[in-house]
Amino acid sequence: MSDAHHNECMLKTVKTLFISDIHLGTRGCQAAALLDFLKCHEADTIYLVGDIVDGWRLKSSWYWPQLHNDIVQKILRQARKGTRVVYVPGNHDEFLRDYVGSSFGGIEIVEEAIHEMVDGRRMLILHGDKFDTVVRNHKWLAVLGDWAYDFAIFLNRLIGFVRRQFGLSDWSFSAYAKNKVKQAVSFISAFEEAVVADAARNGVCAVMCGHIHQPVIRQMGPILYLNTGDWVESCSAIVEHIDGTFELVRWKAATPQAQAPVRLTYQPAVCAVTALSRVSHAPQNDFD
Ligand SMILES: [Mn+2]
Repeated sequence: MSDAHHNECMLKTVKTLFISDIHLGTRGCQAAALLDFLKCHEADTIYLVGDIVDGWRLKSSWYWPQLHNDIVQKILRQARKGTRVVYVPGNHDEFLRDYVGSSFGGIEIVEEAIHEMVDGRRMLILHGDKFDTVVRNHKWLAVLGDWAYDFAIFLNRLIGFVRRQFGLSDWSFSAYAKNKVKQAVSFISAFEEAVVADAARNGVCAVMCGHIHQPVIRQMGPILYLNTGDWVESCSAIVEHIDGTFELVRWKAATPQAQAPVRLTYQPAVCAVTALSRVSHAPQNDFD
C-alpha cells in the first residue's frame, strides 16, 4: 500500500454502510484501503458487524499503527456529526459484549441488531460466530434436527464462556477452513445455511453477517443473505443505497480497481415471513 496513492473519489451519500472483520491491531488489516473507502462514503447509519478490533492479537502483541487510529477517529467523527453508528461485537472483539446496551462516543453496542430496510421489511444483523459449533458439526446436526441445532448454539456460548475463563482464545473458523481446504466449501455453505435458518426463525426477510470473510449477496430461499466480507483479504463492504438496493463493494485502494469497484446490485426479492424450520441447501459457492 503506497502512501502516495490518493484516490480522488466522489463523496457518495448512502443510506447504510455495513462493515465487518476489519481486525484492527493486526498486520493483516488493510487499513489504508478502508480509510479510503470511509472517506468516499457518507451514510445515515454505519453498522460495524464484528471483529472490528482484534482483541486476541492485541493481548499477545501490541500492534497499533497511526492508520488504525485514523480509522477509529474517522468513525468517531462521523458519529459526532450525526451518523448513527451501531457496533455488533464479534468473537475477536468479544470483550465489548460485556458492554452490550451501552454506548461510547455515540456508538451503540448491541448483541444483534434489527435494521429496517427501505420497504419496511426487517433485516437481522449479527456477526455469525455463534454458529461455529453448528458449522463444525453440521453433518450430524442435519441428521438430528432442530433440537440439536438449538443445543449446538447453546453449546457454542458455553464453550466460549469456559474458554474465556481460562484465557483461551475462541475457535477460529478461518484457521479451521484453511487447514481443511477441501472441506472449506462445505463449511461455508453450512455456515450460510445456519445463518439463514436463524433468520427464518426470527421472522426477518434478510440477514447480514460477517465472520467467515466470504463477501456475498445471495437470495437463499425466502431470505436474502448478505455477508460483508472483511478488510484483510477481500476489502469489501455492503452499501444500502437510498433507493433500497444493496451493493457489494470491493475496494482495493492500492490497485486500479479503486476507480471501478466491482458492483453487484440486488433488489431483495419479496419474501415470505413464515418461519421455516430448515432452509433448503445453499448453492455451492466459489471459494475465493
Ligand atoms: Mn469472527
